[in-house]
Amino acid sequence: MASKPIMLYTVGTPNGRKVSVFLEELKAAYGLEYEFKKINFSQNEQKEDWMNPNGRIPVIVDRARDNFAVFETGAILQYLQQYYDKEGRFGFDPQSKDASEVVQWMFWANAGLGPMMGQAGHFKNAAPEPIPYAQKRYVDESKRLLGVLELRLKDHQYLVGGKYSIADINAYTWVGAHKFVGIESLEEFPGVKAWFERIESREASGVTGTAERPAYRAPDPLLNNPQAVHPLHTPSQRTLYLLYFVPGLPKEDIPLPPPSRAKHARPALPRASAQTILEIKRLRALDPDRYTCSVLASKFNVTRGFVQAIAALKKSQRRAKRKEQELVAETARAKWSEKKTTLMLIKAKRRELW
Ligand SMILES: N[C@@H](CCC(=O)N[C@@H](CS)C(=O)NCC(=O)O)C(=O)O
Repeated sequence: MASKPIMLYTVGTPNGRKVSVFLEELKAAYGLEYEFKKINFSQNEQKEDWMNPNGRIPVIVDRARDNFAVFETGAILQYLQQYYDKEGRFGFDPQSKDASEVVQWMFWANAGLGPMMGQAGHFKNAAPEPIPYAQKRYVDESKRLLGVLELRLKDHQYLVGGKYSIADINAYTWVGAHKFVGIESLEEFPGVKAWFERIESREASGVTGTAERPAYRAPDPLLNNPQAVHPLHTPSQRTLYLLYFVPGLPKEDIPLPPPSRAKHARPALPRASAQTILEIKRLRALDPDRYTCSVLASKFNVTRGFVQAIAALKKSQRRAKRKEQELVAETARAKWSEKKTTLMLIKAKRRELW
């Protein structure tokens, strides 16, 4: 087939990312190819009638099956699992109880977790005026739902049947948005946290949904040795490491090799356009209290570390400038003291001669 079988219309939101993560898993497992188009929310492209009758992303079109279109994330994940997960790695025998449990957890997430966290995020970040009652209601409900997940995950590795399945993918991207809704950490939910980290460490989970994945890089020899400290591993070099992934930046300007990463660190780092970086910088400078690193990370669909790296870069530039000024002052002081010594020597010589 000339073109790639699956066409995905999406944005890198928690709902959009679910499908990208699963497509990446299918690509890794079976070589399934897909293409994506980022939908422009500001132009309301998601409302155009060829898209989704519900006017939302994501949508897939299966070119290999008569351009069949599927909307609703739960339905998309189930469709892809049914037709493209040939060995059933991410699902179960349709007659089994596990298969029903997958459906239960997916309905639960799509009727509860996603909508509640979505509303919590809206009232925290996008409402035209702050409405404390609404903010509290949706954050409380999101926490209650994370508590439901905790009950399941405190003694289960994955939601169903001890295996990573579409039920996990479906909930994972929303759990990943906890900071966006004002839930600062998952410490309160240790089972959820461990499950989240387990999924986060999978290669496919690094996909942002709307950026090409970085080209393959040979594995770092220090990767499997979490104790090893790379000799070049300093904070400023970590910043440089992130800059490797900024498209359009000439790599020869980034002189250092990438430092080692922790054992389960996400191999794929986000890519952002130069314009996004400028916008992040502008908003940070405008109102750092409102545009915290987490808010900006969700807004631009990059990791928090990436935003921090941009902020750190500014700091390191300031530090470099201060160092340069200190060096100039130091040189001037040295020159002056050299001159003073010479003058004193001349005076002493004159006294000697007279
Ligand atoms: N229940 C839908 C929700 C989809 C949804 O809400 N998508 C959001 C992005 S996360 C969207 O398209 N928002 C744009 C809009 O509301 O116009 C699903 O699971 O696919």
